[in-house]
Amino acid sequence: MTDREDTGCVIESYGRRVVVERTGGERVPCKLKRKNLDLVAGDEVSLQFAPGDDEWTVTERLPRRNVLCRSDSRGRSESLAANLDQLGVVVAPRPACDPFVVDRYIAGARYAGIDALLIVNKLDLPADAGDLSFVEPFRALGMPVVPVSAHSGAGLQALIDRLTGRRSLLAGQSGVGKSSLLNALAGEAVRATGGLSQGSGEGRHTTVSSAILRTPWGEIADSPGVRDYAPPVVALKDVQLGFDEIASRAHECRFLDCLHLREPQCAVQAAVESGAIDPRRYESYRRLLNLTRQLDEKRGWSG
Ligand SMILES: Nc1nc2c(ncn2[C@@H]2O[C@H](COP(=O)(O)OP(=O)(O)OP(=O)(O)O)[C@@H](O)[C@H]2O)c(=O)[nH]1
Ligand SMILES: [Mg+2]
Ligand SMILES: [Zn+2]
Repeated sequence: MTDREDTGCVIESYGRRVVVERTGGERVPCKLKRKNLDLVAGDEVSLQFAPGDDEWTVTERLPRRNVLCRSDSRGRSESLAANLDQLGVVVAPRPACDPFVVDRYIAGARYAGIDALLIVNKLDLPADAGDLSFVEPFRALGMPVVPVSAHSGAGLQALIDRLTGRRSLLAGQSGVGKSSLLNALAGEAVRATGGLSQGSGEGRHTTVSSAILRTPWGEIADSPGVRDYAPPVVALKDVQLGFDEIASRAHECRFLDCLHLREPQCAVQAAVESGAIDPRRYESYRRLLNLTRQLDEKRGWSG
């Protein structure tokens, strides 16, 4: 490799421009050789400093270990971040969280083969600040649940223990405190945070892109808050892979291709009836199955 070539990791992507950390650790703004390189934070890339140019160009994206994606409203898949070790879904009592969005994020991580954990922020707020009862079934499933407060610092060490040696992406609804957590974890005010708009209790959108921060214990990236999240479209029979408690029982169903809706001798429906599966999680599975059907049709129409 000459001094005019290098490789690096995309730290932040603005679509047609990216910030890349070169092998030596230097961060440089880069342009893209082609429009359709589809680069997101976490991507490994090849760089070139072409004669006569005044900046680095990303020439190629190297193979991804994994990529977290979302579906747009037409069912097309969009990359969010690549080469992740885990997804931290952040929730808080305020603004009120939609547990179905949490389920879909976890399903999106499962489809990508990425571990997930649940981070419950704003522990400093009074117990009656919001309903977090939806968190319990995740604990019962064995998913790590880490209660923290970005403001008071409570639980941060336990969170750092979970993040150590890994690259984690924080995701979740707007205003739950992702950027505040990142700042508290990194020990300096590096990401803009927004106030809650008066009255509505709804978060103001502040973060506009994901950026990877390196800390002594690991890498962590923030992401823009969302109102909703839909995982990429998978085959109908694979939707269950996003729900551990359903996928793990599927082999007990009478039919191999059971979708666990109204089929006879379905182990999943039986587990919902007996209370072994949380009815809200089952409802969430059915909703995602329906959404997947709809997005699949739209995707077909749009080519
Ligand atoms: N009480 C309390 N408020 C917090 C805590 N963490 C964050 N907040 C507040 O919640 C609001 C939103 O915080 P942000 O960190 O901007 O939230 P975000 O998830 O990054 O929001 P987006 O970038 O819009 O997705 C701000 O007013 C923060 O001060 C916390 O631990 N306790
Ligand atoms: Mg933010
Ligand atoms: Zn079944």
